[in-house]
Amino acid sequence: MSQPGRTTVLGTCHHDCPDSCGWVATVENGVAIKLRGNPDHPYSRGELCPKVNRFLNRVYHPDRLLYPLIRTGPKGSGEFRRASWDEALSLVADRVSAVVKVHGGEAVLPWWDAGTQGLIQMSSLDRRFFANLGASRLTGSLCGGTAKAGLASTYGSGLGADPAEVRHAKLIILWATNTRLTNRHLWPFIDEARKNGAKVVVIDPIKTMTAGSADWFIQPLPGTDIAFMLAIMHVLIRDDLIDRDYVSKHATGFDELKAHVADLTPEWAADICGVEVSEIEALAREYGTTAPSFIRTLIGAEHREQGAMFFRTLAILPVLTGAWRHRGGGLARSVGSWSADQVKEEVFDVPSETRQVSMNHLGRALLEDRIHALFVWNGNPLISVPSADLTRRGLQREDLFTVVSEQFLTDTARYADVIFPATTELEHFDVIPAWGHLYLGWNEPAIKPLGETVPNTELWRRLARALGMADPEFDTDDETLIRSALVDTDVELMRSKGYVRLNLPEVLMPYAEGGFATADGRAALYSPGLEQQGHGGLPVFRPSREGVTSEARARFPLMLMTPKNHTRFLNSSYSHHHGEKEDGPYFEIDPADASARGIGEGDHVRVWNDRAELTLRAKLSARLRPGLAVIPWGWWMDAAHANALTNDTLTDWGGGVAYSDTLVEAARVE
Ligand SMILES: Nc1nc2c(c(=O)[nH]1)N[C@H]1C(S)=C(S)[C@@H](COP(=O)(O)OP(=O)(O)OC[C@H]3O[C@@H](n4cnc5c(=O)[nH]c(N)nc54)[C@H](O)[C@@H]3O)O[C@H]1N2
Ligand SMILES: Nc1nc2c(c(=O)[nH]1)N[C@H]1C(S)=C(S)[C@@H](COP(=O)(O)OP(=O)(O)OC[C@H]3O[C@@H](n4cnc5c(=O)[nH]c(N)nc54)[C@H](O)[C@@H]3O)O[C@H]1N2
Ligand code: SF4
Ligand SMILES: [Mo]
Repeated sequence: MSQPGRTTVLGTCHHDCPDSCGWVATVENGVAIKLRGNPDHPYSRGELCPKVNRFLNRVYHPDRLLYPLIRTGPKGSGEFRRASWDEALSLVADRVSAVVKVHGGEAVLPWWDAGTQGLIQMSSLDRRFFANLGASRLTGSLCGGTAKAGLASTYGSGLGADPAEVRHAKLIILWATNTRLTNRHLWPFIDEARKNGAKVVVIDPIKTMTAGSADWFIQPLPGTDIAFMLAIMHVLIRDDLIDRDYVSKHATGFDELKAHVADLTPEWAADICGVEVSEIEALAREYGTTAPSFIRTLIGAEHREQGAMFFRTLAILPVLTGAWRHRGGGLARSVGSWSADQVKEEVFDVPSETRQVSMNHLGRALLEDRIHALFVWNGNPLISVPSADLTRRGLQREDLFTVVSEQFLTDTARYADVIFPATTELEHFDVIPAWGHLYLGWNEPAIKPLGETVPNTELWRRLARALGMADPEFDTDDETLIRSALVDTDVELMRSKGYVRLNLPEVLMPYAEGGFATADGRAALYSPGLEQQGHGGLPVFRPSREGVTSEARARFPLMLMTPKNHTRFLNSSYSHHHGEKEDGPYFEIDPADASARGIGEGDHVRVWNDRAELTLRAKLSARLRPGLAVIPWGWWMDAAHANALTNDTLTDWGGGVAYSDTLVEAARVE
């Protein structure tokens, strides 16, 4: 029952998470007092998560940045003084104008990620702002770009199945994804399939919480899945478990693939993957004989040198078995490509031919000295980018002018010269195009911006004015920006319900009758394009180059993974609020590796490679296997920081980075 002075406001979670849950904020006298899942939302069904259930603590946290700040102490010290907007804007305008004058526009670099993945607050007016300056352009991706590029090499685009269709499957393979943690609202759909007799297989080097809930857990060595997949193809073809009709109508290169995998037997793969021959045979048989079969994957496997090849190879499996023909069959990763006809964020693009800088090599770019002004928003690169010491050294450059827009004083913000305070999702307009389901989410601001915080869009408007940019686009308000990018969308309906389904048929079976987005409409089992680019026209397994020499292997015998591990963190957000409850950071090691090093539970251990050295508490774990270690990711710098150790080699294609191809050694601290 509504009470006087109390209103409810519909919104959508902005976090970089596939679930994009709908929410309802209860506001009393201008203060948000309650945040709950929107019970009408067809996908998230009234539930948020342990992170966002506490979102109001974040919004009203005493550490929120509420005013512009100007640095007073050394970079990284966190010493700032409060400034007025006018003072902070003029300082930025003066310094940036000077940089452009002396070094040219390309000496300015924007760096942003998906801290909010909202349509306009992630990236919109910034594109115009930086194009006006002639700034360098950011390329690559920490998340998603490589997976999409890999799938596109086989299908012509990243388009895959609607994840919710998993509920119709009989065999579900969760391949390199930790659904119950990272995509928790999909789990009820998987449970529904299970009640109807589906079997759930998890393939992961770590026995995750999701693996613990599976019917069948397969634990290959990290980074070896491509060999596993090739051996599955070998069995499917050898035992004639393929859908020959589908393949002949809708794929090219089958004969080449058949010849290619003829020798890639389960025996060959078993050695590489560290799994039993019988397990590969069994999975191949199960996959080749069960319909509908549904593969769910997300991001975990793209963080490898062969990140794109993983997805390109995986995409071949449902083509061979014709799984795409069946409702509840196929493969799902991101549904981003499904919204492309309706969400035209390209309207914000402004043509620019300036030089490109990989977001994964921020530190390297800064250390090259060619960047003199850096803007960071929606991201915490000191924590999220690999080889963190390079980022730190880059940010420390005295002659670098750094501007950060943030809600909190993150490690990255500590290196800023000027910090602008940002609103949260409760305080600004946006629309959230989800990557895990087919609903667009509306986000109505529930409360007024706290202190002097502004939405990112407003920051670009103010900066543009301070720099004398006359472009009338900067006068466009947020609602108009949103509407300009949405085509054929019932905005009023979305606003009244909090969500609207994309204009798509109820049942999506994208490739039931072929129709791949390749030039000839067929899935590319053999890809001339990849052949030309030197990746091989057929999928190949290559061991990671990290530790390729036996000498390096001997020095660093442990493979280190740094996955998301926390129910209460979202990437590097919340770790400064909920860190203690998450029992870390720690170094998780297999008991056999621990005993070989004299390491006991709780001991302090040194973990190192040529990039860095950390001291952490040891946690002996049955989740791993010998040779594999884990440091959970997401903690800030004052705790031991996993990305100090990680590998910043770029992925084969797609512009991602190989965090997980990292080797280390560990020893007990005496
Ligand atoms: N070792 C290792 N490294 C990883 C990963 C891993 O698994 N292991 N995962 C990678 C992946 S997949 C990702 S997506 C990245 C994520 O990398 P992070 O940068 O950690 O991402 P988030 O924590 O989502 O958000 C970053 C910041 O955005 C800010 N923010 C949120 N909303 C707004 C807003 O409206 N305006 C402004 N100005 N700021 C806002 C938040 O306060 C937060 O500090 O990390 C990558 N790095
Ligand atoms: N609670 C929580 N939820 C989140 C996030 C969070 O930080 N916390 N982050 C969000 C973001 S930005 C993203 S991108 C998604 C990511 O969602 P996921 O992709 O599901 O998560 P990851 O932890 O990156 O990786 C999933 C699994 O891949 C496995 N993996 C890594 N390498 C390999 C390999 O070579 N082979 C196989 N078979 N498995 C491998 C890891 O062990 C891990 O268990 O999660 C989102 N959801
Ligand atoms: S972080 Fe993910 S699971 Fe949690 S409320 Fe946001 S969208 Fe939902
Ligand atoms: Mo991500």
